[in-house]
Amino acid sequence: MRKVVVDTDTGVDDALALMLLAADPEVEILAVISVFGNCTGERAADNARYVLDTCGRTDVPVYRGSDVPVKQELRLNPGIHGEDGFGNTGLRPAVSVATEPNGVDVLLELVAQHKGEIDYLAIGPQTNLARALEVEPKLLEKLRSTTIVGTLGPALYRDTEPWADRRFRVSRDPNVTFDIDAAEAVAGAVGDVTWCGPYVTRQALVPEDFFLEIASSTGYAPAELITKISADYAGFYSRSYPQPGDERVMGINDSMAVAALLRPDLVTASVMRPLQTFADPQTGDRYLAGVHPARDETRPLHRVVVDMDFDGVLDMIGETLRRPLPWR
Ligand SMILES: [Ca+2]
Repeated sequence: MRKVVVDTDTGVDDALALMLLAADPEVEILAVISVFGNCTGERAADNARYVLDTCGRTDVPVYRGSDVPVKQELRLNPGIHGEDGFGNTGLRPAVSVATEPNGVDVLLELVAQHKGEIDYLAIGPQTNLARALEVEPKLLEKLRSTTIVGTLGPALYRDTEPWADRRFRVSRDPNVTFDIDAAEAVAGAVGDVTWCGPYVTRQALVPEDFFLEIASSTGYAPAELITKISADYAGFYSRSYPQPGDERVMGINDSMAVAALLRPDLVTASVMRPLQTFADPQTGDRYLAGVHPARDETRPLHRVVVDMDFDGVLDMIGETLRRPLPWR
């Protein structure tokens, strides 16, 4: 059994990512920890609870993590995932997630208990990891692996304006820009770290019909939940990334990171890079990109995913949502 801790700002794509983990018989989800981002930290925790309950996984504990960034002002993403992170559906779990114990404390305890055994999946801003690193600077070395949705990706050699590259510009990187101090702290830490940024994950725009078909043909609750919460979200993606024939599509960013963790064979290309901060002078936003190592590089090298087998990930999602409950 693989031990996984999930750190999520539970919006629509996070919900799907949680389902992939909840359905996998070889995954033991030790904890789900919330973070602000797509919505408030409070809603993120409740949304994660709702997803797990819908999947019949009431056994998986959810904890409240960071509600605000380390230093910068709080920013959220209501235009994409709705005010509630669930496309303004207003869905709430029967019982809200308690404010205590705090998710960061839970993480530190779990790492002490299962040293070298935990795969950490951060699919929101990296604030909880940064908070835990303040207490335990060797945190990432004590995790088995850390997989993060973030970074602009691998910058070109000596590129000083990676955000100006169209591949990056179309996607931006809210998980990093919403808490750049946290992202920098994680980027500076030694460990087995994989960054899978929006420049890769947003290439996988999935037709809304893919999910609608599974929901209507099976009637299974997890697939139905995805179609319910993604109506507005698919609208956003369809306006932002117009498709031939006006086909409605949606992003599945966080599922790409789950696939990178559970199915490394689906990562078709990656490079080892130190990560560096860049500021966009137009917006003032700060980003992380993987840069070419210097000749006498001393910064830690992390894995930066460059390409994935998108069909393979989609197969994985389809197989999961077509699997009847109970998943455990
Ligand atoms: Ca997310």
